[in-house]
Amino acid sequence: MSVTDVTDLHEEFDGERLPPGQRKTSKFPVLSKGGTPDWDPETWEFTVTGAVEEELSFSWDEFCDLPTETQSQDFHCVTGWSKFDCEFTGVTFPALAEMAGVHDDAVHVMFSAMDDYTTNLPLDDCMREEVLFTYEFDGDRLPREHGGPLRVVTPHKYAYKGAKWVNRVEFLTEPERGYWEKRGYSNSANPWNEERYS
Ligand SMILES: Nc1nc2c(c(=O)[nH]1)N[C@H]1C(S)=C(S)[C@@H](COP(=O)(O)O)O[C@H]1N2
Ligand SMILES: [Mo]
Repeated sequence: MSVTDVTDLHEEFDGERLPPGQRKTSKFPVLSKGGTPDWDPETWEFTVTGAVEEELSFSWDEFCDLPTETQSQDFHCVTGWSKFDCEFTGVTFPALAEMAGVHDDAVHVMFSAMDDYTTNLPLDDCMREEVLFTYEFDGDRLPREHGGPLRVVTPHKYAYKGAKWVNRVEFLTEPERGYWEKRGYSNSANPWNEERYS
């Protein structure tokens, strides 16, 4: 299996691998606004909606049939810890966007999750190979407390931009704010500029 190493993406942001104010940990702490939601592989559904040519809907088996890639990524939490070399396998955001056919007037994206969490990003920040819908971590099923069955990872942003338990992606023609973005966390969340709060 080939692993694409994207742990050098800090160079694009003119920063060190460890962003300012972060400390490296080998643990993988869990941060959730509430409990871990239950899910049933028989009824689980993932949808792509909004400003697209064709709205998409996937069952768990259908999603697992999509082509995947495996990447080595760093993970930066806004509360101050970073975990290096996380191996995530999943479907890239651009691949999914290509399947749906994004309208020209789409500028923004809202991710929604099974625990009613939401988070938003400009479309440009999503159309990157390292934005993955991932269901495997370090060669195993993604642990449920870390977002299994399916979560988003955003190694170019603080990790609250990556929705755990993601079940919907909506393409928007105007920006909107998600759960933490409405509650004082930075809308832009660039770790190398320490964009933690708004
Ligand atoms: N659905 C959902 N996604 C979420 C959250 C959440 O509460 N619900 N918390 C976010 C925050 S604040 C962080 S730091 C990361 C933590 O991911 P981890 O628990 O795998 O470390 O998930 C993000 N995604
Ligand atoms: Mo967080």
